[in-house]
Amino acid sequence: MADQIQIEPIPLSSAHAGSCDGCAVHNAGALLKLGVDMQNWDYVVALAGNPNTGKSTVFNALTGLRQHTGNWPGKTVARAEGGFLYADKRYKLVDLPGTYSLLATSLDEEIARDFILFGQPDVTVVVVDATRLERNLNLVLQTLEITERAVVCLNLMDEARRHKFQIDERRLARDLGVPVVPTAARQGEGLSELIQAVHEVATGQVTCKPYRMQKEPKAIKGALDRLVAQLISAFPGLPNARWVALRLLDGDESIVQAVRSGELGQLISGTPDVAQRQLTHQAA
Ligand SMILES: Nc1nc2c(ncn2[C@@H]2O[C@H](COP(=O)(O)OP(=O)(O)OP(=O)(O)O)[C@@H](O)[C@H]2O)c(=O)[nH]1
Ligand SMILES: [Mg+2]
Repeated sequence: MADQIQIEPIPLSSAHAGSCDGCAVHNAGALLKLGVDMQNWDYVVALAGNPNTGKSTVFNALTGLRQHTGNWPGKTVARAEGGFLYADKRYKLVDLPGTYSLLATSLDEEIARDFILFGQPDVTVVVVDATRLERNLNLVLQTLEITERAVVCLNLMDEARRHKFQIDERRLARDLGVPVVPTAARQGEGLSELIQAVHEVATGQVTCKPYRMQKEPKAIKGALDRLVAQLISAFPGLPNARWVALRLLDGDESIVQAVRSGELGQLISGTPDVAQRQLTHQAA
């Protein structure tokens, strides 16, 4: 694939290689299809966020010169990929396109959403603008509907301080159910805490309990409940059945396609069963 990106894996200095094989959750096969080769890497971390929140600044600070840019396979959308070593673990970092949502209504949103959904990164860092928290939390909540492994990077804290905003990041972390790390990436502030939080989630030292919406409009409740029940019986263990059901009800083509092709089944360990084929048949 011409637009696939390659970066030199980071050599490990000690004999720790492979000691945490069971901890990584990423889907190496799906990642390869998305152009990310995980051979010789321990974890993959996705960087998501609204446009202009400092994703690339965080990316550059964490990866330094160890990075490459190219395109997403088959797309003209630019991607940066880099790596860093922390606590003897090799982390691959992928800078996703800046988006306001993950509803896949644009190519950028589709790329970001598919990476998180199918690639199942070990950690997704959502970089948010601390001076525009309300608007930025939309993407955080959508991300938490798809993945359980996230860290919120509360960036531009210098700007927030300048505007005299007071943000209770502990309360935010408690309410969201994921670590929240205040940073001022341009000044390098908070980045070691960010790496530490990423490491704790990647290695399972910290378990996230992401906030998920509980209520839905009455009009769709019946349909949603039925669809969720069907999805769970077709894909036992599907980590985000409610979100998938909502996307199906919304007519999201790539999710409909993922059900039809059985790709959705690959999100769960184990082989898809007969029920999945039934659902696939119904969806068709
Ligand atoms: N004051 C301040 N500026 C920052 C901080 N982090 C990034 N910036 C600046 O914000 C601007 C946008 O940063 P980028 O890293 O390009 O943001 P991005 O999210 O990658 O932007 P897109 O890729 O266009 O979506 C740049 O001018 C950065 O120097 C920060 O913590 N504080
Ligand atoms: Mg950028």
